[in-house]
Amino acid sequence: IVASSSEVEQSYIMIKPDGVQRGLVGEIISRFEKKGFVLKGLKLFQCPTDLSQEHYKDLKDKPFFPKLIDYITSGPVVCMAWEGDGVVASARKLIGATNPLQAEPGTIRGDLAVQTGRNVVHGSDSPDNGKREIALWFKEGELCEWESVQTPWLI
Ligand code: RTP
Repeated sequence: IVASSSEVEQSYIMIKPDGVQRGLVGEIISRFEKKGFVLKGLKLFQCPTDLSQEHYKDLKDKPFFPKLIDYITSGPVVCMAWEGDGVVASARKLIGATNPLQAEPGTIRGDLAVQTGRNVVHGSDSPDNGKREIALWFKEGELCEWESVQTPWLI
């Protein structure tokens, strides 16, 4: 029996507007591809204010919330759904600490960013949030159900 994609762990990964403006899209996608996760959804998207507020609703009482909303809506983002065993925690490791100055070299933020308010990429913090965020950012029909030929070599 082949597991349907809803049973396999998925993470919502988003290249933030600074990553797009700085020409880091290819570099960031490569890190997840090379690791061996499978891309199930991908789009360049201008995020409306209400969607950014819903996405970051747990942070709505933080003093930096208005700046965060301005940042995320300041230009197009790249929305991605990545799938694989342990993808949520692994993606957080690949991304590195929230403050790029504390992120280890070798991580995306450790290699490519300096400021917390310009930290180039987002990754879901739990499998449940992965599902919630993918449902929030992608419409039905925007995700592809496909089997990577690499899979037998990776698991
Ligand atoms: P993300 O959700 O973007 O992957 O980031 P995270 O889990 O590493 O960090 P979180 O605490 O959820 O914060 C979300 C985003 O808000 C911005 N932020 N600014 N003190 C500040 O100015 C501040 N703190 C957080 C960052 O863009 C952070 O990624």
